[in-house]
Amino acid sequence: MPQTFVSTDRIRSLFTEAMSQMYRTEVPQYGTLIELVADVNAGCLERDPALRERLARAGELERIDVERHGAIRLGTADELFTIRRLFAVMGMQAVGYYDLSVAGVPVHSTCFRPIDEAALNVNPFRVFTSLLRLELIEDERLRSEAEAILAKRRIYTPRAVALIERHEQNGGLTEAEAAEFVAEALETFRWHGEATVSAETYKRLHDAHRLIADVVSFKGPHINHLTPRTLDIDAVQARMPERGITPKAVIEGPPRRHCDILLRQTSFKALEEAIVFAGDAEAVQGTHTARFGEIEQRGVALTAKGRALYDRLLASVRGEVRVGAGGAKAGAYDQELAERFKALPDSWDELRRQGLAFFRYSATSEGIAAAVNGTLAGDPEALIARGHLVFSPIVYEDFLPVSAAGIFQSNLGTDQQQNYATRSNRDAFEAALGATVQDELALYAERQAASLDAAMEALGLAGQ
Ligand code: OOG
Ligand code: NI
Repeated sequence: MPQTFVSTDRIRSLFTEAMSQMYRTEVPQYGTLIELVADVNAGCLERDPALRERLARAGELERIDVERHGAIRLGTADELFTIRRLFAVMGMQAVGYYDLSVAGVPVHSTCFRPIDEAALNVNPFRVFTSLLRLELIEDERLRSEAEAILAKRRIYTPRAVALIERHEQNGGLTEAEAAEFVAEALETFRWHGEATVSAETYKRLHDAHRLIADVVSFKGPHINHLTPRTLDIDAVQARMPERGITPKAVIEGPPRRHCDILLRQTSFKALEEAIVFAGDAEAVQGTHTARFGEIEQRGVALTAKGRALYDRLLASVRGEVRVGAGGAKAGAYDQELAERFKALPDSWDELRRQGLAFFRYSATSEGIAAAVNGTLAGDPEALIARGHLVFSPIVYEDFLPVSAAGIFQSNLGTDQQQNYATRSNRDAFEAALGATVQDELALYAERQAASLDAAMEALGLAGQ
């Protein structure tokens, strides 16, 4: 009898839900953040019926509270190789290469996410996945010690690996296998309060870099945050203290605008959690700070030209106003950001005309009716002007390296500012991954082009 496989989209959704439940139990403050986000989202929808209508039509209303991303930090090339295969079971592929060493964080990263539009519409859950760069540890003894510790651990359950292999061989998993896979995969992301190293080793790793201690000292790559979507990130940021949550000083990314671009995100500071060190004598207690909660608000994906402008404007603000450790100058930063970003057009049509952002085109029913009655003008601009062709923003699905560094940093303490010589090492990352990472700009460009082709086809103008 032929087996019926469940879709990778369904497995991803089951996994997102299981991860959310686990993290709420592990980090109660994250549950509080979720409640605040739900309150703010409900308020936004009440005040803005047009927004509610738009989200309802897009089928987004019922999954507004579903998490949008999470993050893990891996220790070895083998771990990265297997995580690629694990995420493939859920329809997630590696997109983009992020070198965080330029910001003093000894990792490089990618984003595992669904690629095609239908899958993104079902559940866009992504995982920002970093690989520790041990070669950036200067102390040779410490480096080989860390290597030896990591070489010993097994972060995947044997059953998870067996199910990954089954998926690769059979081309899918049955419903029962999928449920089992989700439970087994979850084990990799679980928090373990028992360190695998002694207090003394932990301290040396921590002194080299707090992140090194986080990756090397534990049984597995615990999920370090989850991130729901908010409809008003400024409101959530402002209201966190009401619920006893301390937000990071500033929202990362672009300023608040009429037309949202890229990604805005903010987080609450990582919690200090009790851990127990390994050792022969009686248990030694300690604390570890790694896990936090984050929120995000996404806007349109920018083209290479739009992105270059974004990067330039952001760099000019950061060069001008340096936010201090305790959040000093956060107000000035926000003001300067809003001011400088006036140079980036704040209308969908301008963003489109100037080739700054990606859009999805579709034929209107008027356009299709007009096509039946006679030949239309073949020029997209003319079609848009007559209401025969419409466009809507393509959402940015990826991450921003400067923002990611800011999120890392706020959870590592600003005393940790180190500068590594900027040696980006994409080749080594891809060799470890066992695949090349996809180019996010090419993916957006393809989706834009495909939508325009389909719209022109619907208008009887294919090939023009
Ligand atoms: C990942 C930080 C990056 C984001 O949203 O930019 C990130 C980490 O701390 O491991 O999640
Ligand atoms: Ni994040």
